[in-house]
Amino acid sequence: MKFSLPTLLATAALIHSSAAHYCFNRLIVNGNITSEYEYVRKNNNSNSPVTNVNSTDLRCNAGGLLTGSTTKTHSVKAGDTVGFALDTGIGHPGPVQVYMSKADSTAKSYDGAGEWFKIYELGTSDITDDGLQWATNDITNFTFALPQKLPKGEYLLRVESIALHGASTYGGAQFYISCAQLSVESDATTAAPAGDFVAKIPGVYTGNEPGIMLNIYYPVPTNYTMPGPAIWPSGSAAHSAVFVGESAAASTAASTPSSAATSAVNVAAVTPVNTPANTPVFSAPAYSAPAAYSTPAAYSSYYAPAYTPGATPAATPGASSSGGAIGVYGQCGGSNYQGSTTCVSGATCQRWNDYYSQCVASAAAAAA
Ligand SMILES: *[C@@H]1O[C@H](CO)[C@@H](O)[C@H](O)[C@H]1NC(C)=O
Ligand SMILES: *[C@@H]1O[C@H](CO)[C@@H](O)[C@H](O)[C@H]1NC(C)=O
Ligand SMILES: *[C@@H]1O[C@H](CO)[C@@H](O)[C@H](O)[C@H]1NC(C)=O
Ligand SMILES: *[C@@H]1O[C@H](CO)[C@@H](O)[C@H](O)[C@H]1NC(C)=O
Ligand SMILES: *[C@@H]1O[C@H](CO)[C@@H](O)[C@H](O)[C@H]1NC(C)=O
Ligand SMILES: [Cu+2]
Repeated sequence: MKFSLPTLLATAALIHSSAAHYCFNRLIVNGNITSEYEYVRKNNNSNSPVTNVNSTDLRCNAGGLLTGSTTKTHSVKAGDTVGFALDTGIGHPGPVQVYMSKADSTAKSYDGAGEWFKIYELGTSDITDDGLQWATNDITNFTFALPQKLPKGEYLLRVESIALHGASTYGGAQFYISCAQLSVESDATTAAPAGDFVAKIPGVYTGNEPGIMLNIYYPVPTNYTMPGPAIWPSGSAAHSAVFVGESAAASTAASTPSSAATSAVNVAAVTPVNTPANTPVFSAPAYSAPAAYSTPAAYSSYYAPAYTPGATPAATPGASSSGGAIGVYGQCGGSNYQGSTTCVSGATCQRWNDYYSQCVASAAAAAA
């Protein structure tokens, strides 16, 4: 399939006008959405994404290790339905995953230095000729069941959205993270997760994983591998999202890992769980890659570095051009930012907050 550059620009504009930076700011317990930052630790970076996989900020976002004592801990039972609500829809393409880590004493005082295990993932809903279609697209909430086998204790419940729009270069993936505090009642006598199911954070990712460093635009991907350990406990069914305020049947926008327990590779051949009788509540827009750049001018206004006649398109939004101008999606400002503040032609440096400004297509900046 061929897509024109204007289509791609329009898609990018849509993404960025519909949502700036989103934050998982509320915990959901058995359908009840709690207050903002009541059970979710506050960050101190105005929701700017974490990009360094080796930083302790990857645990609970910047500042998230400083706000445990002022955050409440919610009592739940193993098997309860929990989740997160966002301030705005998830505006970037990529998966959502949820990890847990047991506190040595209380969730309030826990710094997340122990072992983490993954209990939930929401990835692609489909893979088409247009590429990866995300079940996470524009959702404002999602819920899932805590494992029945969860041992009793206090935990951090960590959600991450991995935004992949600039992930074709190392460090380009953006992690939007929040941690909630839970006290879990449980009769489970199961052994705690161990071995390949657990990892430290940082440490869980190197940043080179096929699900973290990839070009989602071109060549058009045919599969997606969820990064991180397999979901605990093994044998967990493929995951789908259930949305607050929707019936479960109506909102089964499924993620379709071929088998969550053994492999998290989503292949195009997997039949999506959505059927006509089970209509998805949202449709993912296509993230399309141009087969070829229509004109040199169009190329250079969107991608950097400069256009080379006959070159294979290597869509790298956010890459810096040789002239020092920043490509679409690249950072162009914010405290501690040292780089160029000039965007490529056709893009505008959009200030999201004190910490983060980003080059976006000018139409999107006007709409933001
Ligand atoms: C729902 O959450 C709100 C905010 O945390 C709380 O005030 C309320 O009591 C909860 N309702 C139920 C039924 O748990
Ligand atoms: C924000 O949190 C980080 C740790 O994640 C800390 O180094 C920094 O000093 C904090 N900044 C402010 C303004 O509190
Ligand atoms: C993070 O650590 C990994 C593993 O040691 C290393 O390969 C990678 O280059 C590091 N990345 C950064 C941004 O420091
Ligand atoms: C998955 O995608 C990679 C990268 O595009 C490709 O090399 C590989 O052949 C694909 N695997 C399958 C099973 O389609
Ligand atoms: C939760 O998400 C569903 C599906 O997107 C949406 O219809 C519903 O309004 C959302 N509810 C809240 C409270 O955010
Ligand atoms: Cu963004």
